[in-house]
This record gives sequence, C-alpha cells and structure tokens, in this order.
Amino acid sequence: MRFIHLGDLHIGKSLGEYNLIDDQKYLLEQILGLISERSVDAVLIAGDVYDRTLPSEAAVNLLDWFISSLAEAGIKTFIISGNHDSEDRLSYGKRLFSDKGIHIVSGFKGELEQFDLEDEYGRLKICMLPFIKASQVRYYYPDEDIPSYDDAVRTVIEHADIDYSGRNILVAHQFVTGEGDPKAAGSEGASVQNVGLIEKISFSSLKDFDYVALGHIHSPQRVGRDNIRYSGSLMKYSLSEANSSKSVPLITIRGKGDAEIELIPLRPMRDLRHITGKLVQLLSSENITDTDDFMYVTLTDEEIIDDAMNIIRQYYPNTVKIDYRNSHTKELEDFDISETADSKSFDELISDFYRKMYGTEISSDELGIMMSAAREAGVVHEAD
Ligand SMILES: [Mn+2]
Repeated sequence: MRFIHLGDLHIGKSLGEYNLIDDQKYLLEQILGLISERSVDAVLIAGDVYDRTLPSEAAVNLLDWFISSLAEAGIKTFIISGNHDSEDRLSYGKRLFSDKGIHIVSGFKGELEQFDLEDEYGRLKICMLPFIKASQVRYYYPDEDIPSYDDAVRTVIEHADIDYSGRNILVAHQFVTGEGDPKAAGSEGASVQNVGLIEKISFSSLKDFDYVALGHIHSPQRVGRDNIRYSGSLMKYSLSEANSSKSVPLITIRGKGDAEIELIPLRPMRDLRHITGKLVQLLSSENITDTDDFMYVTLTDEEIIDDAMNIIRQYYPNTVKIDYRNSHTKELEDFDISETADSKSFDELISDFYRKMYGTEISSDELGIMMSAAREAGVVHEAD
C-alpha cells in the first residue's frame, strides 16, 4: 500500500501582504498529479490544515476542492487537527465525508481513533492523534500520572491496545524529539519557538509504529529514525526558510516492518528568496532572475535610499520586505541600549539615535517634533 504524508498545509496563509492561495492550489495540484502518477492509495494529513481557527472563504473553498478531488480519485484520506485548526470547524461534515473515504479526527475525545485498511499483506491500522495537551489527557485518565506531554502521548497509546505484530501507522501533530530537538523552520510560531521540556515527546514512545506521520515542525526531517518523520510545510512560510526546500514523503508499505520512503521534491509556483547587496548590483540586468518570486532584500548601501521598496518592486513586484545591513546597523547591533538609557536624557538619546541612523545631526525642528510627541505620550514631562 502506498501513502503520501502531508502536514502543515496552513491553507489561507499569507506572506506579508501577499495572499498565497494560488501558490497553495498549484502545490496541491502537483500533489494530485503525483498521487495519480505513482498510484498512491492513501493520504495522511498531519494537522495545521488551515492557517487559522477562522479560515477565509478562499481557504475553505481550496480544502473543499482538494478533498473532493481525493474522494473522486478514490484516495483514502486521514486528516487530524493541529494547533492552528479549530477543532469544531475542521470537524464540519466529518460523518458524511467518512462515507467517501475522507476521515477527519479533529480534537481529542479520550482515545486514539483507529481505522482499518486492507491490502494483499493483510490489515493495516491508521491511528490518529490530533494535537493534544497533557491537561486534556489528564482529564480523561484521572488515575494516571501524567506530568508531561511524553507521558500524555504514552498513556493514550498504551490505552489503545495496539497489536504490534500487525502493521500500524500513527498520524500526530506534536513536538517530537529524536537524538536532539527537531530543526524548526522559523515559521511555526510561538508554540514551537518557546517549547518547554514538558511539551517534548521522545521518539522512543513511537518507535513500534511502522511509520509515524508527524506535523508541527515546518522543515522536512526524520526524527530519531527514518520511519518517524515531519513532512514539513507545503511551502516556505518565512524568511528563515529561504535557503531550504520542501518535499513530500512517499511511503510504500509491504509486509510488517517493510516501509520504503522516498522524498519527492515540491516545486513552488513562486519561490521565496533572500538577496543581499547594493541596490545597483541587485538590480543590474545580469542579476535579475525569476522576477515573480517572493523577495526579501537586504541592502548593504551605506545611505538610506528614498523609496527603495518601490524601486525594487519595479523589478520584483512580489517583494515582501527590505532591510539594511551596513556600518550603521552593525553599530546598532553592538550598541547596548540598557547601559546608555539610564545615564542620558531623552533628547540626548534621540540625537544619538539619529546620528547613528543617518550619520548627521538632528535639526532643532526635528528634535522639537520628537520632544512634543514624547510629552504627548507621557514619556517626558514639561519640566524635562
Ligand atoms: Mn504548523
């Protein structure tokens, strides 16, 4: 039996002011193409289906189109909720969809939900664990000792009485660690960036499954072993991912313990790139490529360029953000504000800041405007 593992679709997400719905549709079409080319039987979607709990109309339409296409092609689909999804909204229509082979488990109801598939090697179980917190598991298992997420997941799995002599797949959306922490992409949000010890789950709790399809971390990677993986997000969702690439795990499971994993690269409609240099170099004709891409531009020019964003957008209309890296920003990086702030008055601080940013003295008119704004904001008082 052959599977595709997806996760962190974040349907409806935008990048700065740019809506990504067309890019997401392009990638989902590519995945449908792959499914038919490689005779895929089932799709696992490991949470963060939508980007937000209240998805836009365009986002709902796109998911509707995708799961309808899967159902029409006869593909069994298994979807769990992630921390970005609304459990209730993602549950919409789930009993009806189930008849068409689209199985949604959104929100934890006290046990690991399981579905049986069948092929020439016998039965294969799909176990679905939507995003959970330890407190939810404690509620259902008041007699168990559940200090951490690791204990929570282990408790749920133990109570599921899984027959490990047969073949089992787990779909989950959690922070699972291998030899070390998984490498985050940077677009996951605070739930991953500030993850505490108590929220981490060791891969060893999951090692008896034939394959574990994880969501939550946006960089594609294995966790502890090859058959426990994060698929990674559908596309690059932040600047920190500019130099990475996305892929889809294609898993062929034959007999017990015989899972073959192939990583299929995803080709985005518009890539996300980061370029660095002086404005004239970056915009010289030999350096201009792929002008539809989403661009992050770091200018190394010493002087601030008037209207740089609009100039760059004449060449790269989908520029998301520009910033500077030069001797002034270097000085600012080295500058310890806490040391100076206590010993200087407000107008001295503003004058210093202006000098560092623009390399010239602030005029008395400009300083006057800053002082009156500061008085209005209550930062300084008349007597200062
Ligand atoms: Mn996510």
